[in-house]
Amino acid sequence: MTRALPIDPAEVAWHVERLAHFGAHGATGVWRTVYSPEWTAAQQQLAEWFQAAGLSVRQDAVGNLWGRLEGSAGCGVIATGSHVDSQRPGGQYDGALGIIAGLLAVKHLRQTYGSPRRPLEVVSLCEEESSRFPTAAYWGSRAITGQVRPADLTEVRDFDGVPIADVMRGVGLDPDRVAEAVRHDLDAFIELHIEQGPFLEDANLPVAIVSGITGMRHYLVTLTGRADHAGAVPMDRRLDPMAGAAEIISGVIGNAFRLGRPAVTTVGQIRAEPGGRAIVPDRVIFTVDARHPVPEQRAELYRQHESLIREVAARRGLRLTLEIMLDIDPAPSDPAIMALHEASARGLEIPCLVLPSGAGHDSQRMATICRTGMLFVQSRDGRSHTPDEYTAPEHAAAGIAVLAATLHGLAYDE
Ligand code: HGY
Ligand code: MN
Ligand code: MN
Repeated sequence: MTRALPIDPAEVAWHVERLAHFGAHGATGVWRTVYSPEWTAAQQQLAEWFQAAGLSVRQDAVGNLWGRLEGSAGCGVIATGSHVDSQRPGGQYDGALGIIAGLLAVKHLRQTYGSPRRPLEVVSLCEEESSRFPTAAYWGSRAITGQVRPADLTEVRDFDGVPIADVMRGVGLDPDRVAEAVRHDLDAFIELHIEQGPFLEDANLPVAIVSGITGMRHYLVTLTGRADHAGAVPMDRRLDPMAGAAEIISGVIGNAFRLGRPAVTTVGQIRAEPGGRAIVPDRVIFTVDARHPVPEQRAELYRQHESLIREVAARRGLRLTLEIMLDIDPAPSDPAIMALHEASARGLEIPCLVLPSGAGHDSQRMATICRTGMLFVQSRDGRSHTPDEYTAPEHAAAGIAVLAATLHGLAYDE
């Protein structure tokens, strides 16, 4: 990069470091689940920053925070932002950097060009990770796009079984008003996000233009056998759900390997009940996260997983429940927005890759109601969903400069 950037890396780093205080976990981690006290404090801090940047601020019915810069023409809103919640624990950049990027980009545009033709809005989306409510499934953008059913308010429950409606009331939100969060006036949503993988670092580049976001499915598998003594019962007399889980877990991961990149499958959570060292478990519960961006291949991956799970349970005489907790379609980026990203990067002399996203994002929900496009910035060691997550301030600033140029093209140009 040769040209001076319009975004100051030190200002980016300051905002990241400050926001990470809310839910700080160890030296560099963040533990900030939706509607927690640290979530509320982080949204309050962002509201102050939005206000200081000259934006009018409001919180919607599910707790998304919006900062708005009025436009002279008043038509189709150009929005940018990302999610404020984190994994348990997560890092300082996943989601947070996208909100800070939107704030600094819009602040720069307002200071440099004044009011836009189309309204510009920065949004801090309330929940993306499902890290408190396993079936929340991008609760903030789900509400904005009208994908929250009234039944969800009691069916979506946290890991202790508490309905999301009760938790929302606890932070002063009225779950009966969720429908008011729906937006019909958005023309485009642009999300800057950390790459969370290794390809930008492999290419030694700061920024990528995202071609599309993968489709994914989260399964919850429950295998029930029979609790027995770990020593007195011979192996051939057991109904051991852990043996079934071991065969299934190895099998589904093998399915993804055999299908080849970009198919992925992850077992991130597993629990044995009652969980005694000397007890053959009665039940084993585990999750399967399966993803692929291409519809036919994705269907094939899901088919292979589901037939394997059923075959192993039946053969081992184990009772099976197989629930789908999250099922989200892929979202190709809008070609015109991708072209605008490319022109913006070229104008700033910032070399870019074009990459698909293996991670899920709010943008794939927003794509159901407006044009969307994403930008990635480099993740050190390709790491994310860990306190070790890190993005160099100059890489972040380069991405935000491209974001600002794209937002300028969308909101200021004729
Ligand atoms: O799992 C995902 O891809 C997202 O980070 N929640
Ligand atoms: Mn994440
Ligand atoms: Mn994220």
